[in-house]
Amino acid sequence: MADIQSTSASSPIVVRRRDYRPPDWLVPTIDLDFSLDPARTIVRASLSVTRNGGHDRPLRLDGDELTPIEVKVDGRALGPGEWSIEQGALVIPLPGPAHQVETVVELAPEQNSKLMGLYASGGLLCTQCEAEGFRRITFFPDRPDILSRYSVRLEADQARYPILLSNGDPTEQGELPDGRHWAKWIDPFPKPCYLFALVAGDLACNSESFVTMSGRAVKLGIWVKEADLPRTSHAMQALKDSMAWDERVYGREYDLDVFNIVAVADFNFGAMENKGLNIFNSRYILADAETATDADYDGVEGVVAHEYFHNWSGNRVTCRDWFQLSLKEGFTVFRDQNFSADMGSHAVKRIEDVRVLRAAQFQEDSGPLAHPVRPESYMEISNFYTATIYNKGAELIRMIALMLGPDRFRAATDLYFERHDGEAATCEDFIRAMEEGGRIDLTQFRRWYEQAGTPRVRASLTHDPITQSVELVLEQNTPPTPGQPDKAPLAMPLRAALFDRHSGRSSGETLLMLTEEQQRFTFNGFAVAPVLSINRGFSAPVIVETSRSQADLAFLAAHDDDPFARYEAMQQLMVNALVGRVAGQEVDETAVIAAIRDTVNDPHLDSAFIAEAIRLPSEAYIGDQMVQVDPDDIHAARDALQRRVGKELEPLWRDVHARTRANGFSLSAAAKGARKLRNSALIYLVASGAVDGPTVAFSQFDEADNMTERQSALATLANDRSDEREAALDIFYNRYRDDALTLDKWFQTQAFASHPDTVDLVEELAGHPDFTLANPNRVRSLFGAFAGNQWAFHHRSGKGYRLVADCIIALDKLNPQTAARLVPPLGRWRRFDEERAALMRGELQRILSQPGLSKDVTEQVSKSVE
Ligand code: 0A1
Ligand code: ZN
Repeated sequence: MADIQSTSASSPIVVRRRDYRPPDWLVPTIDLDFSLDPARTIVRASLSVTRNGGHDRPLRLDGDELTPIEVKVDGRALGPGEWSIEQGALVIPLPGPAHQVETVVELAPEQNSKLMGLYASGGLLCTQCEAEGFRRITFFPDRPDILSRYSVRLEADQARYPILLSNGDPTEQGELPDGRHWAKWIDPFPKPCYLFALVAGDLACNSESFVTMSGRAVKLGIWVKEADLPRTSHAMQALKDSMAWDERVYGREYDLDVFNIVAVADFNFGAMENKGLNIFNSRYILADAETATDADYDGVEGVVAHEYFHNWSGNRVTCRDWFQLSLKEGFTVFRDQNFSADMGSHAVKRIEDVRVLRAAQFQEDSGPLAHPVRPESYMEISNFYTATIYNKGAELIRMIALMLGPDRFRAATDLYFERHDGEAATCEDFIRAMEEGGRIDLTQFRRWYEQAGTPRVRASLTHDPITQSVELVLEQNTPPTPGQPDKAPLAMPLRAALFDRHSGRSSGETLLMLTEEQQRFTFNGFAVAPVLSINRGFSAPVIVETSRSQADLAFLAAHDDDPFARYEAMQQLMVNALVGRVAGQEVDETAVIAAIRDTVNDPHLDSAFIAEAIRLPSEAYIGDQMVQVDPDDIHAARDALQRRVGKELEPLWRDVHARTRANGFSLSAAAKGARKLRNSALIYLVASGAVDGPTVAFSQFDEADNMTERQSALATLANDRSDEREAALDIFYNRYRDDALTLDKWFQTQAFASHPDTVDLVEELAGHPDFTLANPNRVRSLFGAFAGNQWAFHHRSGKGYRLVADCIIALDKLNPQTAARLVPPLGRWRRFDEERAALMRGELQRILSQPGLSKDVTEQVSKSVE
């Protein structure tokens, strides 16, 4: 029998978009039979295969760490020499146009620490197949353009695994001798293998029903450990709301008789849209007032919606190859963002989404890992589940939707879904449907899919009092990114308005289409120079540079009728003050303080918006505005401004903090807004240095009937040395030590604290008995949060870099995917001073020199180190 060659090769192979070829063999049907056991699972697969086109190439079935126990073709067992193993794949020469191929393999799910393929998590057996996990379960052409009908038989010990779930609809079940039982599931919709899933375990079900727009009743089930059942109601409501929303907004109806969701504790990402059987990281299902913050509740709602929406954007219409990943992810993020906006506040949701885009995607786009929304090559596809594919991808759809308007956009998405239903499509297919269904030419717009980097748009306004006109000059330029030195101009829709500085009114909004490198727009009827409001609603994912004065920004912060633009003006006011402080310049901060005061006191604004608008930009965001990031100076500047705002408006913060105190817990928009504002007030009150600051924070911590207020009080206390800090951390730990998701918050709060000793504390916490590398949520809570804590991570000593590198090295042996996701913060060394840059690169080189490094980490580190 042939030897298995490792697929996590030491010289990783680059996959290129241009090398796409249609599959040599198709697999119209697959029958799977699992005899489940954590130590020894037997998987029997029977594939009908058909030759695709005229060629004589053998059948090649991908495999990763699989050994065939048996290989049969058309019922006949093959002998050694009739098949071979090449780079993990099973290669079988076949004579005819169609054959039946059977294989048997053995798996040990309890040994699978990568959490890809079939693995064990907290007594359950579950699967994760996207992107290339199915090849760890059975030999199969593991590519998304092979669509097959699945029939699955599951067999397991009945006491240990009373519930057996897979995709599609359940058909039969029965009992067997020796305490075993079985169940059969058939999925009538052909699907790519990355959407396959199974779950076996002792699970309880929150079960409800949804009647679709055509009157079909769908059985909904959310499966969790019995004790977690009370924490599933928010997810259930989110699911029903999503189903109704997709019908109403996109005309898309659910297509199976059952829709199941399972929550698992160990999961590499957020959740997975397997057909009819979504599998979730439990943090995006479980929520109750005692343990979930408002942000957690929103996370549950958004991710449940995201996975549900994939049923059409991803499952019914899937991706031809992984270079098209944004076809499903960008579109689905766009859909879940709009759903969440409809469920809550459009303004606040847009602010949050842009904050995420800037923090994650703009950073990615300006560093060594920058890549286009439709990449040209990869070594390991798992590394491409990025903010660029997801969030920038969503922004591209948002621009198309804006250019088309709601009716034409709906006509275009209808065309897309109808035309490509049951197909594996490309980004180009999507754009063509937008063009035809929306009656628009997107020739130039296509560049957004090809070109990496965040465009910069310089906007300058000149006023001519004689002609009473203003001229707006817009200039765009996209900086070079790895492999793309020269950029062509992009087509971008910029929503703009001009405000009369006396009346405070705008002349109405216009949509400017910037397509050239430089373009001029003239507006008439302005006796006095107006104030420019541009990229309203963040209509294009670009960095706008204007030379608006602090006074103009303060004006917009008070008068702009676009809430996002108003928020943006506040942020820019603050950024100017902070960057000025870091540079040692005298910047008038009174405008900032006045704007914050006026925003808080504006009776027309809701609390959630106020809380967003008055929040100081993060240290990381301030760093992004500078040529070279100085973490210490940035921290000092932000701290000082926060203290000043705290001090000068102290009575206001006391008042806001007192009047936002609620009687009883509610998830209404008003109650959530009040909590958000209350937390901002607490931050400023404590920052003011008032002697009772820690006491007020501690009382909030102690008295809160919800996690939002409790955790934010804890986070505020965690930033300073005080007895209250230690007391609160101890109380929190003892109260939640047995609840993994809540204990994650305890790790995360400390790792994210703006405290001079954070780096030492993180080292200590890495040795805490409750810390484990086996659980991705726990790793992210400690090391993910820490690497995002600019001041602490970039500690001059380089200790922060060493800690994260040590974690990457250790984790790579267990779970390369999760390890690779910790690399990007170290890769940003070009943005820092020489000493820090050298220390960061040194750690990257140390990682790279480790023997047996995974393809995942190798790709990220080798791209980052140069
Ligand atoms: N398609 C999922 C993302 C996802 C990708 C890979 C995973 O495996 C490790 C898991 C989930 C989504 O967009 O939600
Ligand atoms: Zn997705």
